[in-house]
Amino acid sequence: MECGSYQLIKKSSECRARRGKVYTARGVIDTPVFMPVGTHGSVKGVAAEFLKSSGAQIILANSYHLYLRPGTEVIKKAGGIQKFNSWNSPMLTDSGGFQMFSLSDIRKITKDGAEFQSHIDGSKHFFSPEKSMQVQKDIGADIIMCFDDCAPYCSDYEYAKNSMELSLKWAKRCKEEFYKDDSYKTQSLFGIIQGSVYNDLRIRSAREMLNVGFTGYAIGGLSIGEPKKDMHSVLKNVLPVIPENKARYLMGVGMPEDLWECVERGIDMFDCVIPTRNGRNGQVFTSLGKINLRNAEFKKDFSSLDPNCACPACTGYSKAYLNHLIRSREILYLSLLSLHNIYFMVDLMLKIRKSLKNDTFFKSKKEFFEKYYSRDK
Ligand code: PRF
Ligand code: ZN
Repeated sequence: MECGSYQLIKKSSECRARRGKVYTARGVIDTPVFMPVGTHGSVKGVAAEFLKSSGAQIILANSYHLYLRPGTEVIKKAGGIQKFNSWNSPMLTDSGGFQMFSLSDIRKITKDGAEFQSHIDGSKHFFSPEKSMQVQKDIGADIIMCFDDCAPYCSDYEYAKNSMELSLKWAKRCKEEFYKDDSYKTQSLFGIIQGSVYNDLRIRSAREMLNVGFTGYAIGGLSIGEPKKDMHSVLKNVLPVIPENKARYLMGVGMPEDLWECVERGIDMFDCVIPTRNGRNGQVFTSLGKINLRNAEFKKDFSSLDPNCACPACTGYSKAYLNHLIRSREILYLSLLSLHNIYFMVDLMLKIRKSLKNDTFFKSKKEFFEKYYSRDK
């Protein structure tokens, strides 16, 4: 199997959801899949062995961060990111563009690339499509992403059109650069569809990206503040354009409810910082809904976080103890709650895949939400 290729296993008879497999040099991924985010190569607060025990199949890292620190020389010398961080399983790197635009101070975008100042020490750097490919080859993740330009939400049509066209030109250069050596034997390159909330731009972007030809396709530029109905409308229009035998990855999404909604519309891969970021704020996902464990109501609640969860936080400790750790700023809670939230997301995707196996997607979705929103009633 070509690295990054998608094998369709079963389509839902009820909606566009599908079950499949993505093949990589370091293992096969069952989809739909959720990828925990390890910006610096490390999923915040979670050691690789715990991450493994959660059932996570693939994690994401950012080239922008790794390029700035520790630098690609170090990672190359370590034998690639998966050796460096001891994860040894499939990984994906984002191309740098999106993070650069949201994190670095000064930036100048030209048709050649983007100039930026490090958010760490203010040093000046330049990322081009070629540079991003070189960096991502050096990092060595299984799946790497095209260097793209993500138009901010509320961009007008002209801005979104120029940004989409720039992303398309950059994607062609990425492909050219990527296939210059043997990297394609162990890595695969995904294209990124842009076009903001404008469906005609989205469809053009998808068609032209397909013409260039990539192993898989991501939908970028969503979940950046637009109403949910706009995101759903883009997915409804764009996903049918992508051939069935290609993986579709929705970047930076999302919340548990988004995972159901977007799988229903045909998405196979997700990534999001939510489980770890929320965990660090005491926000926890449970089968009975979202709770903030810092709240006083949990001070004397000696039940476990989620009786259905097999994670170390749920099997080892009570809500009262975790509440105490948060209030005492004992750093153990950072790790336990992040890990729990990752277990929750991984488990949710397992539920979704099972529902597809049994062709009971809508029944399972309804059951999930009845419980998940039961607290709010
Ligand atoms: N492009 C890239 N990475 C991303 C995005 C994008 O548009 C998003 C938007 N949700 C998250 N991460 N390269
Ligand atoms: Zn748990």
